[in-house]
Amino acid sequence: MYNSSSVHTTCLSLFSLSASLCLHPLFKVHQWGDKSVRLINLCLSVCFPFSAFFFLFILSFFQVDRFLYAMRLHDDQLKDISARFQAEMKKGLSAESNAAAAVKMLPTHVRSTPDGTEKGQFVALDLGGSKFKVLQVKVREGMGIRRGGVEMEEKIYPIPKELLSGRGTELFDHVSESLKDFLHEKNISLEKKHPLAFTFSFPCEHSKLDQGLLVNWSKNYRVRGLQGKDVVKTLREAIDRTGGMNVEVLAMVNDTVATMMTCGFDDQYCDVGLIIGTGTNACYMEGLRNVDLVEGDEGRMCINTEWGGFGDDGALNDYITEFDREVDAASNNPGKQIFEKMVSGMYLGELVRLVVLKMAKRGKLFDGQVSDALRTTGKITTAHVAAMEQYKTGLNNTRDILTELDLNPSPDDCVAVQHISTIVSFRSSNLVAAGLAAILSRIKRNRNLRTLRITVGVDGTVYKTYPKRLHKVVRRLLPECHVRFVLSDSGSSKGAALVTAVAQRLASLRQQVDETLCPFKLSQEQLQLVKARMRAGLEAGLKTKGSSAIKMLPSYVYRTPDGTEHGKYLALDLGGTNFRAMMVNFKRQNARLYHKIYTIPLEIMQGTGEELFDHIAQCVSDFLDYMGMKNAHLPAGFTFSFPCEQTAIDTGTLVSWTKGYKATDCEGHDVVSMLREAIKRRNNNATFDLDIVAVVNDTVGTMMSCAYEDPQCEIGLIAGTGTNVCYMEEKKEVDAELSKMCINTEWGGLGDDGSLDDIITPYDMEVNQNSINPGRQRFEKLTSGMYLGEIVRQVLLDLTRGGLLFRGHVTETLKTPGIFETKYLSQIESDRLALLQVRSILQQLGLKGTCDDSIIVKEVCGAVSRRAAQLCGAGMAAVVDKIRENRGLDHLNITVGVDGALYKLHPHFSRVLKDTTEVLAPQCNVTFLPSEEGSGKGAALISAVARQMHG
Ligand code: 0WK
Ligand code: 0WK
Ligand code: BGC
Ligand code: BGC
Repeated sequence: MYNSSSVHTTCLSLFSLSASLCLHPLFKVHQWGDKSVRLINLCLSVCFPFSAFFFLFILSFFQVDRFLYAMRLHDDQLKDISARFQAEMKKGLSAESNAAAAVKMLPTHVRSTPDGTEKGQFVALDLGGSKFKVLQVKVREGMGIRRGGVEMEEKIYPIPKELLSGRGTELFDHVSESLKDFLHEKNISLEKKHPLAFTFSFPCEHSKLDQGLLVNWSKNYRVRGLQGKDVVKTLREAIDRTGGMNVEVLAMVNDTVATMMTCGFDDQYCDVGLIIGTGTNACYMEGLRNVDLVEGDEGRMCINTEWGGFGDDGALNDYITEFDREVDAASNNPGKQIFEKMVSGMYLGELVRLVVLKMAKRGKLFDGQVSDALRTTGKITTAHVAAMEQYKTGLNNTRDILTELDLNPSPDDCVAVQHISTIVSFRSSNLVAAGLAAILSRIKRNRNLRTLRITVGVDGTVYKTYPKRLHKVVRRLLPECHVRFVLSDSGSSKGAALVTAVAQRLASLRQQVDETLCPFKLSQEQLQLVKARMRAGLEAGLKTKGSSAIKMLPSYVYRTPDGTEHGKYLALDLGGTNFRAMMVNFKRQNARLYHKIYTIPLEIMQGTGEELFDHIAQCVSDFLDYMGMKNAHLPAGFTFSFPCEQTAIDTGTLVSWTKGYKATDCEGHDVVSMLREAIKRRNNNATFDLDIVAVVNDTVGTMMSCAYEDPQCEIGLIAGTGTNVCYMEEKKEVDAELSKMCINTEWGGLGDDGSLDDIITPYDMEVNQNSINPGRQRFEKLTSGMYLGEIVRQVLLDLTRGGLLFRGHVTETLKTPGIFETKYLSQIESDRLALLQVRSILQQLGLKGTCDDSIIVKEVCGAVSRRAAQLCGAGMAAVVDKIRENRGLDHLNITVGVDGALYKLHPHFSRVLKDTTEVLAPQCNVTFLPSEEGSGKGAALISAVARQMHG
């Protein structure tokens, strides 16, 4: 049974035995006792023969190692390969270089991993691995902490060899007939509609889940007439041809994706899918902003890397051995899938055969004997390789396999061939580890993490043979990562069904969210209507003194500044987010300002009028101290951002509080007197005195402040806590004496007469109901910072109650009024913010959600803020068109001075406002000029003008 090399073995063992006998006297040292000498002799005589065998063993190892030196990759090389693969991934993801990229990085349109709410009954097809399977998959939804469950029934259908190189239609007819047979056999109704999930393990370019163009075949498939065609369409047509089934193909996924989803059902950290089977491939969840080929920056998408093609562009040439080149040349897709041919089950056996063949031809094995079987492609399979490496039985298996190849292997031939198998399969694991390390490093970098905890879902016959090797090498290459490997226990169809269930869930979620947000999406017609209603409201307000929804309050400001203003003025600014005291010094058309900001506590806003104005007087006193002007006697302008009826520039009767204010005993009172009284009340220790020469609305102050820079500025807009606009109205409208006067429109009141009821949503009604001034300021409650966050919260509450968000958990936080401040809208909607950051904002708010939740929250914020900006744009179009018509102009150039946190800080508000104004008032060229120093300077300017006018 032994061949010439066995002769070798015998001679050598005889040699060693005689050597041990000869050397024995050498060890007869006199000073040792007999007993110890006897022991040494015994050992020598026993060991020698074994060490001889051992020596032979080492020898054949050594021979193989030298022969396959290029296949033994050490960590530096693996890190180098990993770095190369990362570069390939980048190439594949970028729109510029994707077309030429060897690693295709195909978007799969799978945007999320399972979250346990998936449910349904599906039929599934699993084509492309070593077995074609038809399955029925029942997914039970998880309840609370109890995770859902999946029941599956499957049947394997052989694929006749000729179909692997036949026409596409023939192959898919076989697939759909197998499906029908399965439905029949399992008594699954042929009438009832069955959603079908299709695992298709070849590279496809998807534009959506149920459409995928075949890029190329791989492994042992060489079917004709399908490359570049839509595989889902081909399957649907085959099912129609077979007939008698009511099946709807809802999703097609790659086996890596389905494997990731299968493992993701039980492990939320599973964001990578890996197949090491007949073929090899990996997929992972990538940030959508890095996927150039798919629109959108929000969320994630699973990318099917198709890493089998790594090296097709020569990137691995210095690692490819002659044996790899031979395997490639003999394959049915030469030059393609280079990495796959070094790694996957389709090729490992062949690699081993070619190495054994070459060593035999060189007389290093089987005494140079070469059998026809050994020369035959495919005679050594990957299953053989695995058998040869088996622990304990490996050598026997090797002998049996080589014998079957009509060879007469000696023991050391067997050792050598077993070692060849080990080197080839080890290289496979090492290369996969290098590829995986590249993907995991990229995910870690994407998430800005120092360490990464992640799970890899795996399947495939090769992996099942050598799982641990891969784990060890990956952990050695990425010591800082905590990588868990989960073998997909039931193949990929569970995952494919979950993708379909997720697709169904996302589709219905999408639809329900669209339905919920639809009322916020205002059409051009609706915006035109709002413009017309705003215009009608402006006109009505001018006609009817104070009874109309839009008050149109005269400001007694007759002109914008002309640069002649001079002197030092104090400006007080109440009504926005804070109270601001400011010192303005006008000199030679220049203004020097000093200011200090004070908060107004809620209890003061909603306390007594006296407390409020005492607080203001206290702040003024503090400011003058801070300015070192203890005993100042200054003219002052008072910006009071609430509707006031004025009869002169220095008096203003508060019509009604708005925003968060409701201090008592103020409405119907002159705010200038109330301030003067407060200062007087401080008489015992008030060292300063103010000559309040003007009280202005913040819109008027803002207009004046900007007009100081741009004389064309004749409109003031506030888009902040509240919203409002003022503009220079023509004389005939206000008072025959004067040419123009600035009108404080108080447009926040539009709709108080029901004129906006057709666009007000139930969420707006809720916000209005919960506000401190229900029924009033309806337009403001749709557009300003005080309310947008609350509208968003109401929508999120409704979506959560509907189970569409936060897994239906309505937390106390979500029920808390005012918790969702408008500043969060600005943060969440900023383009720079990745979804993860949105998630962290929500987490800070105690709203634990998924990536999908973050996408929806961002969408709700966007819908609410966009509507607000559009409504303000419609209002502004009404104002500028009125001014244009007032002046009988075909075209108007005008500037709007703007202030307010919403306008200044929200990432999109200002642009949407401008665009909407342009569209709705095409005959006006409107420039929006953000006010630098707030309305205080404007108030000081008005004080200066008032002083000039009244000397
Ligand atoms: C089992 C999966 C199938 C995948 C196969 C890969 O259900 O989708 O294609 O693993 O392993 P292979 O059968 O090629 O060894
Ligand atoms: C800054 C102005 C002030 C105005 C405020 C509005 O100086 O008069 O009330 O802008 O913006 P908000 O602070 O409400 O965002
Ligand atoms: C295919 C991949 C597939 C892999 C594992 C490769 O040949 O190109 O799409 O995922 O085999 O089955
Ligand atoms: C007030 C206006 C003010 C606007 C912006 C509204 O609530 O009624 O007077 O201009 O807020 O601050």
